[in-house]
Amino acid sequence: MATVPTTNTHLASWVDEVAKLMKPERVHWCDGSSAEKSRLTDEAVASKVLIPLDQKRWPGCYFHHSNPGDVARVEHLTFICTPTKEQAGPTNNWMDPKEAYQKLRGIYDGAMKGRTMYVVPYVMGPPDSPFSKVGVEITDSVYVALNMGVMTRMGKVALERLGGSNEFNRGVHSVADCNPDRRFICHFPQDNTIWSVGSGYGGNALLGKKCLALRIASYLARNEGWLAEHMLILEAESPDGEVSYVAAAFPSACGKTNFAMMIPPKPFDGWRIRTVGDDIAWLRVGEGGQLWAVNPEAGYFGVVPGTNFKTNPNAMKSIEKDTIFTNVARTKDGDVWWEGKDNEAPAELIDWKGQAWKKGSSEKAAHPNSRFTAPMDNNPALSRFAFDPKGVPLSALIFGGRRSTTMPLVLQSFNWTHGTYLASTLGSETTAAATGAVGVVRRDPMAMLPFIGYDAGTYLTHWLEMQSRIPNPPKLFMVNWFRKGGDGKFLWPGYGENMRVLKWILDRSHGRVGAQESILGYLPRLEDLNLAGLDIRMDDIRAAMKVDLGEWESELESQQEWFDKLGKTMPRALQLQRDLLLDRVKLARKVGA
Ligand code: GTP
Ligand code: SPV
Ligand code: MN
Repeated sequence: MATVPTTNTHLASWVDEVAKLMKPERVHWCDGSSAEKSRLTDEAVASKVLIPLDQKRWPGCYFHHSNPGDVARVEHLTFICTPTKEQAGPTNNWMDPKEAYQKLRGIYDGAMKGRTMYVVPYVMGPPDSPFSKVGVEITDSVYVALNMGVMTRMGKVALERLGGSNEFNRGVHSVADCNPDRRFICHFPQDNTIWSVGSGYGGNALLGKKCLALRIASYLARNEGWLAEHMLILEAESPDGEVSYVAAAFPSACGKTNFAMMIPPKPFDGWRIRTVGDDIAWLRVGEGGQLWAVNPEAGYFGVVPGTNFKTNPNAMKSIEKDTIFTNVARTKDGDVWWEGKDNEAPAELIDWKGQAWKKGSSEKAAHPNSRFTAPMDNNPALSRFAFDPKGVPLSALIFGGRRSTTMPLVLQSFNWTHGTYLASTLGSETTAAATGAVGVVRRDPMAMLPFIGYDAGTYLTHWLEMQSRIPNPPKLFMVNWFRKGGDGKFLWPGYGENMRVLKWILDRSHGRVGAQESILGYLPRLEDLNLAGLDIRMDDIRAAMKVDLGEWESELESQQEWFDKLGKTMPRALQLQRDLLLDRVKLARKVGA
């Protein structure tokens, strides 16, 4: 057995206990050094877990293909294991903790025989931040260990931060035989523990991310009076040097990474958008009574398809080196390709499954949920406050889904309660980021449906209560980049052009631009938006911003079904907001507005 690089007896004895169960051939404690990274990479290459790309064109970059039956988060196999079912609430799968431990112990027994057990200590958040959390993930996947090295502050730094404390998240992970019938992602919020088995992919396996930084953290946040949210954080600097920060919650594969790395179009020369985070934000009340945001991650696990030098140049530069590509397509000479890359598909490729692929094939060459894992430092637009232990103060919170109808391009809520109502009813068409049907509208409150680690009604109450904790709160907005016209095409050009909407949001937050009051909230008047140089028809912009009363009447019916599902803990204030809006819609229809 390896020498144990810690005097923390809580940690050492827990690792020992897990090793006794898993029965690995050897135990490797990750120290996070670059020597270790190259050693693990070599091991991964030798065992074909990683395939090197052409190192001249793609220095430090590797390709990984996952098991074809293991390509996304599995929400139906994700469990919140609280003492009672009510604590997990109606939106989570629940398993009795005793039963869950027993079931997974059975699968773990001997699961690492003949293999290496990696012990991965990590910090979520800047190592010197009082808000950061330490976790230790035990895994049998070298791919997971390498990804954790990019996505978190990993190794020695975490052991130092932990010291002799017993307060760390205990994460156990085994790919085992990667069998979907024996795949479980179990969270034990009361024990600060996560047990995951049967998947080696993304949010199922990199336990610091969705499991700790959202599900477990949201539970802790409620008890401690803060928020753990599925949000990007961006910095906007105006030409005259004013710096503002906003955080935005969009469901998986709905535009967070793109918005966080956006490059403003021509008429916004002199504006600088920088990235603080692209997926997760921990929000706390701080200095000046403002809400402050910290990004707990150190890397990006981003959607590859659709990424190119036009839509997201900063992402393209972020993945030029030291990046792991999962489930993209590649060429025989070590290049990579995906749908929506700048260049057309080459005549021949090796598709994400490793099979020969010919241009014109009806099959996708890259998996729709193919991903890059890239270190945050690679991002040319990284904010220097991305590492700030106290985070950044927010002027606005933005919520947005993928809706081809109904939701206007942008609107500002009347107040915190109304904004919480709008966010709590956020609807979005499902994407390939989770297994299951794609393109079905589902309610995804605050883009957190799959990530709330406790009862959803109680979570919404916590959001409402946060108002009285924040003396100087951010303003709350809704956006929708994905509305479609009769021709099935997006009405709004999106990506960098979203700057036009962001500018209005910033000006509204600082109280210096007009708006028009509508039944839904404040909408920009056309003259409030800078649309200079935008090559689209005014009618399309009007259609993107339209509030269609007929659509809203059915929307509100569907919202009621959602609220009914939430049951006893559903806050009355949100029901009242919905009822009030329905009355406004009915009155407006009556007068034929
Ligand atoms: P996760 O990593 O799953 O949380 O996704 P994300 O929310 O970070 O989404 P991301 O920015 O990776 O975008 C997902 C997909 O939406 C990509 O295919 C993008 O090209 C596309 N997309 C992003 N922003 C826009 C936009 O403004 N308009 C349109 N039409 N598509 C967009
Ligand atoms: C998401 O689905 O929101 C992701 C990808 O960011 S995963 O890490 O797999 O959850
Ligand atoms: Mn995400």
